Amino acid sequence: MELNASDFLNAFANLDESQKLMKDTVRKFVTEIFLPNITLNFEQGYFPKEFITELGKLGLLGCNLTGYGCAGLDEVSYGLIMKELERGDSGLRSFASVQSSLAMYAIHAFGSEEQKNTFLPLMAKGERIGCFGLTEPDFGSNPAGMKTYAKKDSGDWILNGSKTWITNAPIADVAVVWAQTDEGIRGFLIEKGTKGFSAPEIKHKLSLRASITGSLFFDQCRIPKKNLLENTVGLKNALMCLNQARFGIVFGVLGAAEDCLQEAIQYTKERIMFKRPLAGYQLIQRKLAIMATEIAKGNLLAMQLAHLKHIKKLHPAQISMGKQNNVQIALDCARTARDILGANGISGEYRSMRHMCNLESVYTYEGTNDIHLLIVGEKLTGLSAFE
Ligand code: TGC
Ligand code: FAD
Repeated sequence: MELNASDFLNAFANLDESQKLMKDTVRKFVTEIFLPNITLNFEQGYFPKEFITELGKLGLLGCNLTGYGCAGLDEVSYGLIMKELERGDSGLRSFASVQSSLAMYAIHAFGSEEQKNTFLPLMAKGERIGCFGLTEPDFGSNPAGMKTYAKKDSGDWILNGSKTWITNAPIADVAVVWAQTDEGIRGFLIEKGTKGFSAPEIKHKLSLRASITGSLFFDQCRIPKKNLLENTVGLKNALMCLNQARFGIVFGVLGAAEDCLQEAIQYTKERIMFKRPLAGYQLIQRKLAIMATEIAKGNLLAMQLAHLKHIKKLHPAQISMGKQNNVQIALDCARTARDILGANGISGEYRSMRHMCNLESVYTYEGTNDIHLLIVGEKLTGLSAFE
């Protein structure tokens, strides 16, 4: 029986034909179209926007939403798509996560029919880009404290404040923005070109260089009533969007981890040191075996979360366990692979260090590693570490 290094416990052995087809299609796109330029794009800090409509044509944007031009795929297919995109680069998966799980999901879950019809079909095609503004300069892990404020004004809303570290912000046509109001935290759709709204790029990132990140500034922005996400009342709605994106990350980072493992296996078979391939040394085999074991466990964890999501029994704390564990093991795999490649490991000619740098962001965004441990800790003890 053949064993697969990237799926040692056969977590993905029983995919159905449509799931396999989706996985293979995305892998082909990533390998043939996206990867040839990734080294240069990463070095130059360039997000390849030209692929956005390609993602739309493949049906990857908002793919697990139903109606409004979305593909309505199952949770495993959605996870596999994220995994294949992140095998390419976490920046590519980040774009898809934000577009699909944060911006489109927010409109799909909390928007009016008019908002859904206006935004979702074009966003599914990649013809309109979304971003999601929750984090503020002084409120990252604790978004409940946000200062951005929307005040009612003769039927409209006047928005003031700022958001920072927002993926896709500089290229977004519509920003889903969370703001305090007299009625609690609510979501708004802020369209590009709104007077008083700007979205400058954040430069000098050493991670996710092939992804675009920016701030959002609101100076007396008049937001029409029709741009309020009517069904939002409280931070809970923003956190529901995060559940979707965090679930995607649980699968996504496995793609990066697998790519590092594959690179390390291939390299050590070819690299001769002390007259033998590195792959033959016990210390190297131990490192490879630990990577394969952690990836195999991560795969099972991801598939179990997909099953629970499918039967609508997935608790947010279970997603936290998955996000925390799988990002940690992916980062550990990338660091180990980088080490195994020696000096070559620090070169952009290889993939592991790019993945490692990217995963430092993934470790922090969508709730830091420690925040997710504290969410699980609260469920274990009944005591909140946040109060
Ligand atoms: P807390 O009092 O615990 O909860 C407030 C209300 O929300 C409910 N709730 C949730 N509901 C759905 N899903 C979840 N995951 C939920 N977590 C909590 C809760 O039941 C409560 O409901 P109710 O009815 O009683 O009002 O809230 P808290 O203020 O104590 O905060 C809890 C904490 C720390 C866990 C939360 O603030 C948190 O998750 N912080 C991390 C922030 C974060 O993840 N930010 C991400 C920004 S977006 C991003 O990073 C995108 S990266 C994109 C990319 O490029 O891929
Ligand atoms: P802080 O909250 O200041 O945390 C700093 C450190 O303190 C961390 O180690 C944290 O774990 C620890 N810490 C915090 N609170 C506690 C506590 N109670 N107990 C113990 N330790 C604690 N946000 C968006 O809204 N939309 C986006 O699209 C988006 N994209 C991003 C893209 C990138 C590349 C990055 C890097 C971030 C992005 N973010 C986005 C922001 C991201 O969600 C935040 O960075 C994250 O939530 C952490 O907030 P912070 O950076 O303010 O860190």
